[in-house]
Amino acid sequence: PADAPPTPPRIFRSKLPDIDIPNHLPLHTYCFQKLSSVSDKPCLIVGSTGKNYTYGETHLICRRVAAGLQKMGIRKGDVIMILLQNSAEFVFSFMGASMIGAVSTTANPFYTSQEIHKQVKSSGAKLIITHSHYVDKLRNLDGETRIGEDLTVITTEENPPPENCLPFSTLLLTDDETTSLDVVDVGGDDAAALPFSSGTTGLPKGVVLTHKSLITSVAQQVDGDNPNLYLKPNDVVLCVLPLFHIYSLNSVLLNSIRSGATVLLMHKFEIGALLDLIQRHKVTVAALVPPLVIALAKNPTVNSHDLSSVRLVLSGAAPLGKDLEDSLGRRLPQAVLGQGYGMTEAGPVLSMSLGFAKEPTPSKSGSCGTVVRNAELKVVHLETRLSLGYNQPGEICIRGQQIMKEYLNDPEATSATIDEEGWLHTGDIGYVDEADEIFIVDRLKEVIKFKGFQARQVPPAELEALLINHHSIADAAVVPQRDEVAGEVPVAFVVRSNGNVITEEDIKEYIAKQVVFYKRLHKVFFVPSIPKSPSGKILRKDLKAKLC
Ligand code: 4UW
Repeated sequence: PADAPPTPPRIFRSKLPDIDIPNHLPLHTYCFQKLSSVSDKPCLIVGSTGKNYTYGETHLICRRVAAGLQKMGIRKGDVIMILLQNSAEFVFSFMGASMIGAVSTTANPFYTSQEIHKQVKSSGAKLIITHSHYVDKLRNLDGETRIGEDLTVITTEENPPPENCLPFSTLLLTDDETTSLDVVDVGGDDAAALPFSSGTTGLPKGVVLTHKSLITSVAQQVDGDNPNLYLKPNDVVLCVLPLFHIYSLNSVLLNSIRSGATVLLMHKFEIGALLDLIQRHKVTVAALVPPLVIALAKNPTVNSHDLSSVRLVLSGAAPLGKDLEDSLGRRLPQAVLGQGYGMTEAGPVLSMSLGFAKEPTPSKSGSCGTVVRNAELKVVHLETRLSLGYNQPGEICIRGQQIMKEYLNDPEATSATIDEEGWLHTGDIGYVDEADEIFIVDRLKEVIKFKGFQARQVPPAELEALLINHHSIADAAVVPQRDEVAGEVPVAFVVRSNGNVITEEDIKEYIAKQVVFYKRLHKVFFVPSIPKSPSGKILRKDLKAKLC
């Protein structure tokens, strides 16, 4: 009836009580808050060399790097790019930047010159910390930028650096110089990290994560009397997922430092080395993505290694099927397996299995756990936008102090993602069951998740822009196609421009030259036109339907 009171929106919350979160602090202060009690404990172990750094050493080197960056003219609000595989220098650079209020934008070192250039330009990065292998990609990024003049490039290895680059040691000032580090007032609303994500639509955008958002997210996971993810100082946490992606940066590195645990850094994934390292360093916590879960569940070499130290296995970033979770469970009977659900823009963690808590509640296999504490989650009907109750699938939305502040310099995309009431719309379709567990069933958004390589994002709009740039192509659309091994791979529908005979191979090659390997097109279908809505949006559903 018209006079009935409106039904209040259904909002889901954690079963754990809210806690006080000291998110007024700067991120580095919060993460190293218990430094005095763990000072002599190992903080970082470099897997390939066995070199380790205690908490005391790590904190000191971060401070030196902070002073070094300051001496090079980096000021509060300036952006530096970290273009590195997992390494101790990654950690020193990220924390050092935080200490002077600088912002780290992280990028995949396998990116092509063109992809790196776009991120440098869009983020406004003034300085890049990388490995000398990748310096050639930085030369003539745009035909104008000169290394050593417009852009400072620092390389991490001990050999002499390539021409016009500076060695990492330039950043490591002496104790005296470090003591004179200018204290910078940072915290709260200031940006700390600037990862790039395409979100629900369009090109990759800078995601502004503040000190407040990152502290909130870390605290939601590892703080409180009964932390959702219980990490202890004697834990050894596997860091094989790349730190340039928010999952590893937040849920491995920042969580571990806050908890005083040891981070075991692996610069690349290789199953034999991974198993050796787990055995040698008695890894207790493994943060994985589904393709790595497959490797651990199926690879025969696993049987010849002792993995009995592993007590927690987290999976996230892409769906993990029940069967796979169960088969890993049979291999690691002593470990708790569960999922987290994250999204760069969400700060990143929305939900996590309570099986990882200090006082655990097991979660069902296939579920992404329950919403984190100090946050609200709702599921809205795709058309009416009304919030739904248990077991009804709709778009997942999240609200809390952990979510991003905004997309950098893009108010339009920001307001399309975070509504006026502060709800972040994820573009994921899922439901919450009667036990408050979250299940993701589909994706509303266009991004393709190539699982073969750590669930990396492939933004269709980026490939479409490249395709349309080609003089023989009149129009194009890119959609995911299901793939046994990679989960999803990008395929293109292409309209040739008048009279052109460009082939599938020509197009694949043209794209392959410009993008990192996991964004390469797997197939090209020639069509007379691309189906579009009256407002000009590509009707991706129609195209996907053609692939079935
Ligand atoms: N199941 C199904 C999942 C799941 C998923 C994510 O690249 P982004 O922006 O970000 C991430 C972050 C993942 C993450 C961070 C921290 C963490 O603790 C954790 O769990 C252990 C995971 O992937 O992609 C975001 C999109 O990836 C999909 C979903 O579509 C989401 O919007 N996704 N996790 N468990 N799908």
